[in-house]
Amino acid sequence: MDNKPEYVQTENVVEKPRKRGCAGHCLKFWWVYLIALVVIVVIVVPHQDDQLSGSNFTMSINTEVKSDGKVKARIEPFEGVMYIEDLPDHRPFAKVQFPETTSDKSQTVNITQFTMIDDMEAFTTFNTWLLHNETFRVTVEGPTKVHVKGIAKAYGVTFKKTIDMPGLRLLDGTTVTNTTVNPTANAKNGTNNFFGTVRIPNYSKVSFELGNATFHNYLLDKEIGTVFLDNISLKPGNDNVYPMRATITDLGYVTGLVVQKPYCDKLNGILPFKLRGKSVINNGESLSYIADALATGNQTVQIDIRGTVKRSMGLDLGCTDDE
Ligand SMILES: *[C@@H]1O[C@H](CO)[C@@H](O)[C@H](O)[C@H]1NC(C)=O
Ligand SMILES: *[C@@H]1O[C@H](CO)[C@@H](O)[C@H](O)[C@H]1NC(C)=O
Ligand SMILES: *[C@@H]1O[C@H](CO)[C@@H](O)[C@H](O)[C@H]1NC(C)=O
Ligand SMILES: *[C@@H]1O[C@H](CO)[C@@H](O)[C@H](O)[C@H]1NC(C)=O
Ligand SMILES: *[C@@H]1O[C@H](CO)[C@@H](O)[C@H](O)[C@H]1NC(C)=O
Ligand SMILES: *[C@@H]1O[C@H](CO)[C@@H](O)[C@H](O)[C@H]1NC(C)=O
Ligand SMILES: *[C@@H]1O[C@H](CO)[C@@H](O)[C@H](O)[C@H]1NC(C)=O
Ligand SMILES: *[C@@H]1O[C@H](CO)[C@@H](O)[C@H](O)[C@H]1NC(C)=O
Ligand SMILES: CC(=O)N[C@H]1CO[C@H](CO)[C@@H](O)[C@@H]1O
Repeated sequence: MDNKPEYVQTENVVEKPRKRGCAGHCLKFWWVYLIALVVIVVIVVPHQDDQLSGSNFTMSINTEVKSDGKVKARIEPFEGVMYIEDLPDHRPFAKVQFPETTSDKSQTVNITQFTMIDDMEAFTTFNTWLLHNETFRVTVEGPTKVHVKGIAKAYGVTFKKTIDMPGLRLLDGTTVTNTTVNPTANAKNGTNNFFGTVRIPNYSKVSFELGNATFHNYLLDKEIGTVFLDNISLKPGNDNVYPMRATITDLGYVTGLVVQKPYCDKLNGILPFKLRGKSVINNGESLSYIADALATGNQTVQIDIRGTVKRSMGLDLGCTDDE
């Protein structure tokens, strides 16, 4: 819950600017102009919390509502939808219940709510964008009413704000170090034979409690096994470091490649592995919307195989003599 990042945006609820010298027109509609002074600042932090599960999740949004404080007004509670701004259909992926707010100069409204996933396809798309992009735009929009003190009539307004949301860039920059191999373990029947330490960068402002994730593991274009990361939970502002275990069913291909050029000479025994999401299981529930998003792209990680073999077996691998 700590280290929650914040977005600060300023917006007029009603986009009519205050005008000077409005004469008779103002007398009749003076309250409209007063409301136009209300300014709202919103800080939106979607926070997919501990309860992340198949069909619902807990979301926290930190909102700061600001105005110039000159007009006493009350803004009715309302339901806002969230959608990706740059997709033309503006299909909502989540609904947020905003509580009542007032036009006090500044007030913090922290919302933590249970959220049903009404549209799994839209939610998967949101997660895909969140996982893929460096940054993308999300809009929060909903109709509400403003009550100005001393006026019986409520004034209908649409609250709408677009924010820039940083994404996870497909976990670009993930590193795997401290690797060891156990060549005698039988990976084909599910015994782990490869271990290491994974460090995932913390680009996003969204926290994910994922659970147990598995990844397809490729070396060049060949699938060679499965990588397991247990109990993962990505948090902004934290170093996301996890133990990694893997069943590399084609260890022979790995050790065969590392003694060939350019890997054995120019690349110092370091091989380019690729990871692509396979499954994400949280307390027995399959999180398809995360797994599907993680499956849409490969992340390349460089692993020091010569060092791994040296550490684990004491063998020095060089280049094969032939060619
Ligand atoms: C929330 O999701 C979990 C896991 O899918 C499910 O067991 C639970 O019934 C859901 N809650 C509601 C209120 O739908
Ligand atoms: C809202 O959340 C922020 C960030 O977690 C925290 O600093 C602040 O004290 C909270 N405010 C209220 C009124 O709960
Ligand atoms: C290296 O990996 C071993 C297990 O293979 C683990 O016990 C150890 O904590 C790791 N060291 C670091 C610095 O991550
Ligand atoms: C894997 O296979 C080996 C023999 O090939 C056997 O001894 C071992 O019990 C098996 N492990 C599992 C988890 O099935
Ligand atoms: C990931 O890499 C593998 C191996 O090169 C390739 O077969 C697969 O098409 C790639 N997948 C994506 C989504 O890029
Ligand atoms: C994952 O979390 C569960 C429950 O909190 C715990 O029993 C298990 O040991 C953890 N596994 C790892 C690899 O941290
Ligand atoms: C990620 O976490 C590290 C260490 O806690 C911190 O120094 C860095 O600023 C964070 N990066 C981002 C983008 O939050
Ligand atoms: C991950 O798997 C382990 C072992 O099967 C289990 O104990 C743990 O509860 C799982 N973690 C989650 C978050 O589901
Ligand atoms: C703004 C932006 O970068 N959008 C991209 C986010 O990721 C999706 C899925 O890969 C792309 O389709 C968008 O163009």
